Amino acid sequence: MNRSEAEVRVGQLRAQIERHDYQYYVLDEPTIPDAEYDHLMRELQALERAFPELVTSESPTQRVGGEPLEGFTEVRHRTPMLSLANAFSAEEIEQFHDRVIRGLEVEHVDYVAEPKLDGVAIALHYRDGRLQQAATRGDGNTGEDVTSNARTIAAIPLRLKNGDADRSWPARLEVRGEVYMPLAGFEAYNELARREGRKEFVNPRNAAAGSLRQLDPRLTAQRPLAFYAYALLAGDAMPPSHYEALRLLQEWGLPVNPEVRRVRDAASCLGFYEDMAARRAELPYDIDGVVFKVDRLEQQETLGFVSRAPRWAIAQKFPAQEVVTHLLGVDVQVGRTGALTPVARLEPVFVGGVTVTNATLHNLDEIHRKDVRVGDWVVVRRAGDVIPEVVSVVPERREGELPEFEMPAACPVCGSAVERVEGEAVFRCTGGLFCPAQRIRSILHFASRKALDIEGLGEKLVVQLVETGMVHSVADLYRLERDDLVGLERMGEKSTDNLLAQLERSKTPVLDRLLYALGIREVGEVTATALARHFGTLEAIGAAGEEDLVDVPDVGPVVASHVHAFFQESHNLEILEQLQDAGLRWQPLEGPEGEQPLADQTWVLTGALGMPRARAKNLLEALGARVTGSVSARTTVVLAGAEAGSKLRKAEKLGIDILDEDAFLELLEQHGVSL
Ligand code: 9MJ
Repeated sequence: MNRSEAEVRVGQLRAQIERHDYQYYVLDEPTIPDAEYDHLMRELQALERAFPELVTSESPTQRVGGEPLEGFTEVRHRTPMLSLANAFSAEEIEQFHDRVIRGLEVEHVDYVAEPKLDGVAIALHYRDGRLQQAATRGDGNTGEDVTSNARTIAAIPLRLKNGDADRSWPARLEVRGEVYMPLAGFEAYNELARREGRKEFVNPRNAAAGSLRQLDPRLTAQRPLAFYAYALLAGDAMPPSHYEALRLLQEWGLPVNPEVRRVRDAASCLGFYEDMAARRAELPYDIDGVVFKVDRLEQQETLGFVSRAPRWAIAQKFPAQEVVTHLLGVDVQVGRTGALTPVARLEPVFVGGVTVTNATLHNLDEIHRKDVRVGDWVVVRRAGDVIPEVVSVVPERREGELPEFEMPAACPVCGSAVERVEGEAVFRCTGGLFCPAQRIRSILHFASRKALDIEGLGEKLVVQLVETGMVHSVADLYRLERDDLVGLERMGEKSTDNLLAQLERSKTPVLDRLLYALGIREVGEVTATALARHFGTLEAIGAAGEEDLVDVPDVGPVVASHVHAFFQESHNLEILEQLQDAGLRWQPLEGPEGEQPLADQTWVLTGALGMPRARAKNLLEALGARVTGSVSARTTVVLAGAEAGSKLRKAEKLGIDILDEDAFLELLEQHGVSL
């Protein structure tokens, strides 16, 4: 066969294989036996070996997985990936429907009812019909680039089908859905793992998450992952309803769950729930409930959002699983704000796919109401990803007299007095930041993912830092030196350097994250963003009176008093000053014109920069840019430091803008970023 004949045949084979993939994954109606499919694939592989220049990245042979990565790059979601509000009863669904009806001022509403898969949410970006990027949900705003791994999942098309002529795809679109591991694949994988003495997966959800987050795509390629799409984001090209959007996705070759139905009003939603609950055990995948979404997009827009969840959708979860176990003891944990939480220590018990050894007992009132005593047999409930809780005791199994549980009068960690605020259920340690537990918790909160996101600053390390007196407050973190850290338990040279780089990177947080990180009582992420947006600067928030603070949406008198009190406390002001002395500079929430000036730009960093690369990346992302690892035609700018090599040459060849570090610093200054 000569080259041009091979080219024709390669084209035919790819089209055939794609058609069979579509039959199999989207329509669930394979038309040829597996052996014949394998035969087509082998013929294609042989031709590609003979004529390597015919290989393209979209070829079905390329799903075997590329080179391992060193780490995942962060991806900022242009449109945040939402979470769903949960309902656990028919009544809550009726209440949801009532709110929708009232909000829309209509009598009936169409919903799309979908099974709720228990997997990993993913966003797929298609450009000109080709899979360009895949990202995990992460915290909803920023996820991880898992493109190489997603490419190995056969149910995710590398190229979209055209669909009907007048309903073809737009040049850019985003598809969201769930990557999951079908039960058959999960069991087969574990069977093999057992035989080979490797570790088994606890449940299909963990299996999907673990497989998708492999740094070596060749490993992901061997895992039996599948995918169902449940959302389309396509700007002006959106059809008027969610249901039609799902139909379009299917036409374009994306698998949509065949159980999806359009239903009307609450009664039909509940019918769908009952039907799925009855058939749950027969389904080839795990589901943990169902989802209802208002069908018309116009109506979705009218309803809008509450914090991070849409008002137009709700998940109805299947009842939690419950088991009985022995209550061995009750530990009292001290939280960031000094609140004491009783935690049940349990005889280990397997429930809902995981082994549970601890469960929350909420607070003393709850313990007394349920009459839970150490030594009792208790019912433990675990619902989805919610923290397990002790629901009740089994009174007939109590043996003899057991003492009632009481909260300690002194903090179990620092010995300070414990007080109970009038009218509140909570007991608090009065030690404040004198209490190591509170200090440890506030430092962990400061470093947590939704706050300053300092990777590598885990609980074991923070405990050591606080207990050895190396760190008293979050400001001390920035005074840590290499020699202090190397030699601590579990701190090698590499983890020390990583941590120092992470700390450096964390010095330019966006204002709302910093505000959240400070751990002001009652100031969660949403309130922190609202405050940052309203006041613009930390100084303005600090200077605001309670009467100014209540003007902010979401801020009531209680929050206002906590915020005000925080900035009156001299100890807190000292810490803020120390943070500034350490080089921490918050960034405005958005660019000067209320927009992100580098949105739509893709940057690549290469060579040695004067500032840590992670910090440059952070700054660019704060201005809206995407930062990726490799230069391609899609790259907007390459920032080239000293001794830049192949990436710089590639950028020159492709005619991409190249900036040196001085020009970069100038650009930052133009956009109001202070260093
Ligand atoms: C799952 N997990 O199956 C959504 N989901 O929609 C379905 N999740 C969702 N929809 C908006 N079917 C946010 C999450």
